[in-house]
Amino acid sequence: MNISDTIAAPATAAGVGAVALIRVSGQHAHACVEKCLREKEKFSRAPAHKLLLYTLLNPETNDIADEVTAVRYSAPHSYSAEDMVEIICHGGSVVIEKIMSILLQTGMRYAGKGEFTQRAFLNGKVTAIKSEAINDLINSKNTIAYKNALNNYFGDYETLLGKWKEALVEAISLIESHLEFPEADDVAEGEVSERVHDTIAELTGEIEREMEKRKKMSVLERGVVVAIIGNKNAGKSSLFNILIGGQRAIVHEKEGTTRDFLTEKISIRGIEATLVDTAGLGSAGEEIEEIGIQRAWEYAHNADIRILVTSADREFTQEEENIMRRTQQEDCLYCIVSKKDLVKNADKISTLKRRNLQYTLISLIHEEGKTEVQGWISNRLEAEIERRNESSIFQNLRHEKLADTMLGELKRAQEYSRQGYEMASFHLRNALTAIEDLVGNVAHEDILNNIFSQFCIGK
Ligand SMILES: Nc1nc2c(ncn2[C@@H]2O[C@H](COP(=O)(O)OP(=O)(O)OP(=O)(O)O)[C@@H](O)[C@H]2O)c(=O)[nH]1
Ligand SMILES: [Mg+2]
Repeated sequence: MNISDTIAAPATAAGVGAVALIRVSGQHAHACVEKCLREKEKFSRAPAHKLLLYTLLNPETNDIADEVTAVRYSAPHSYSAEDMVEIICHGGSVVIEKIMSILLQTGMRYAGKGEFTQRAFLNGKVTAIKSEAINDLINSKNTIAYKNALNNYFGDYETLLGKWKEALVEAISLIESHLEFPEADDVAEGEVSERVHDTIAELTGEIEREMEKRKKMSVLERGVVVAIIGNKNAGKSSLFNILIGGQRAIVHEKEGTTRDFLTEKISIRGIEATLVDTAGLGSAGEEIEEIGIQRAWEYAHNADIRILVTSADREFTQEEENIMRRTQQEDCLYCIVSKKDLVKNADKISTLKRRNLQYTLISLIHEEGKTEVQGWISNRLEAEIERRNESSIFQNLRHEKLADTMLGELKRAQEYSRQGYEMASFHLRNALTAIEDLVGNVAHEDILNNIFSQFCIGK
């Protein structure tokens, strides 16, 4: 990718809209756009950052393409830190295509994915973390991802990373001055190794804590899994259909109707969750049924939130006992006692009460309980958010890998902290490089390309 080219691309999403924005960046941005405007002098004399009205035309045929507003930015005071023009035209794919083809005729080329931000990065205007935060902000699927991206965008990570860097630099200097001038050094040998050892231990603890937060967060980013589990014929599929508001799962009086699991996305208060209907637990008649039941058990054990459907006309089964015992402590199990219209099983209710489990007694054929169950799910989702609502400076796979590198290097440095100072210093320097790479001293082109290829065109 040649970064001395002048580039252009629509920055707004494709489709019909009131207006669209086209960005132009590079050393010939001003001259190229000027060629395509009828009011050339007005444009060249317009103060930077001032939005004015122009007629955009094809410079070869003088055919009018659109009436637009445009704003000129001079380097380095622009998004990419290069000379830039932003053209606001009427929205709609034909208008945009027409203007883009006119601009490309003047000698610029179509921008690659994330190329405007990549240039901003190469010109030192944004760090790698901030570039990623811009992309995360655009793509955030829920309020948590959004909040995290915003924190990194505004540089909340800087304080912590600055502190880590400072600690590393101090440890390295301590070791190196001791190695070079052992006599002149007024810090005793034992004290050097003690201080280096403590610094590494503290740093390791802090990085591990950040990684821990990242793990909690990533569960929410991929969406919480809410599984409906229970014995055959309990009413799981009936509840699933009620919650999604449609007839997605087959409901039938025959036992073992649902053989595989079914998933459907639900969104409650801005949080995306995946609702899963599972096969009924119990003994299997044949191999395929057995596989379905195994999958159901996986959900029973691993889902973030579990809803156990149990029929009022039957006593608790072994499987239900198993599930209740396992999840009782975790407060993420909700029991739906179905078929209230058939029988009121007072024993079952008192058992649930005695065990301090949350439950509701409903009739699924009368479509009861939807608001109640939804209310419980959304409370649980909010509790999950509350529990995981700590933003981490590590936001993606690239960050996680660098954190692993830091931890590995610190571990090795620690092994040498009491003897073999040269090696300790070497590994501490590697850890320092990893921190610098995290912010954006990214020297490798493939890493850079990897970051920006995740962007959309025009960003
Ligand atoms: N009377 C009554 N019937 C219900 C109730 N809930 C479910 N049923 C009936 O019970 C039968 C089984 O319901 P499903 O929703 O298919 O049960 P399931 O748990 O998905 O069953 P499997 O997929 O076989 O494990 C159907 O005939 C439903 O109409 C209820 O609250 N009252
Ligand atoms: Mg079913």
